[in-house]
Amino acid sequence: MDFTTRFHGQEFANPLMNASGVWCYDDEELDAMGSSASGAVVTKSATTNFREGNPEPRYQSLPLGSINSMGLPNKGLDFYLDYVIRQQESSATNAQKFQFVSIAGTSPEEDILLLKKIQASDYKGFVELNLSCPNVPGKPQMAYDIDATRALLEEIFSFFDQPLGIKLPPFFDLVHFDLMADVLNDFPLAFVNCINSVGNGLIVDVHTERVVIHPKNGFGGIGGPYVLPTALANVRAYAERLKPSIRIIGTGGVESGEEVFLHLLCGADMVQVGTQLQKEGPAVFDRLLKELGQIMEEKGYKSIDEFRGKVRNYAGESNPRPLA
Ligand code: RRO
Repeated sequence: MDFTTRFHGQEFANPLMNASGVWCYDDEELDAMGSSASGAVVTKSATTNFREGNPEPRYQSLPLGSINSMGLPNKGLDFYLDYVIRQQESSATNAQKFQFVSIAGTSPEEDILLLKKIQASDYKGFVELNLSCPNVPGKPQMAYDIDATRALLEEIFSFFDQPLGIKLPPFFDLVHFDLMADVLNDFPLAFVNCINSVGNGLIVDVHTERVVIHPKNGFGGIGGPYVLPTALANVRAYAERLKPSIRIIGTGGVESGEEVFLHLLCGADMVQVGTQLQKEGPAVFDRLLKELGQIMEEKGYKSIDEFRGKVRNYAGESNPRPLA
């Protein structure tokens, strides 16, 4: 089965990646992702300096997904740049996988400083700018402010010339998709990644009558099967609205090969896995590829490009985007 995925001139063995935040915090986790069957790897969203993150417990696995309020724990941008540059310069067969560095300043000013640091470094690859972390107390999810997002992108593209994508929070109103796509289409963005966790959900244990995580009185980002319809809607909404040069990474609700297939069918170029990777570890990618291959075989597809973006409306018509 041919899972080969082209993404802005880069070729990956398959479209699967970790979602930033899961299995990408330190050397050990990143090495494990490097050895996994994933097509690519993204690093934990980085700030300028090391951050401890929020108090524990800050992650809870749930029957239908997960809730987290990690609070951006990370080892600082230098650590992740050094790691990825080392991998890219190595002769390892998996060197090609390390093409995505995620950053998440806690202010627009910090985002700019982080991007200036990347620009001045030897890193060559994609940058995923996280504008949607829901868990830093007192800090809003930047991308919900559409005017502020435009202003930030204007400043970024006045100096930054490496391939940049942004990680978006979920939107729920078609007018919001229109407004955000109008902003995004005005910039030479390489990709959008949708969605981040559904921010500020609340899980309460009926027996103890307590919330299940400590930070923010229990409010946290929801991931996993709970969010699949929202994730697919966001992927599809941007596939219908973005210019073809802005590619799409689909994230949210992948448990099996079926959800990978659905993300691709709705228009995702690559597909990230968060909650299920946390549950199962990096071996999840072998299973997902096997299951995706089985679905493709049953349907008679030999490559992903044969069905990518071709979801049908109720009348049976499809409106795919041009391929990468
Ligand atoms: O670290 C986190 O709490 C976190 C981040 Br930065 C994010 O973007 N999404 C999320 O669910 N958790």
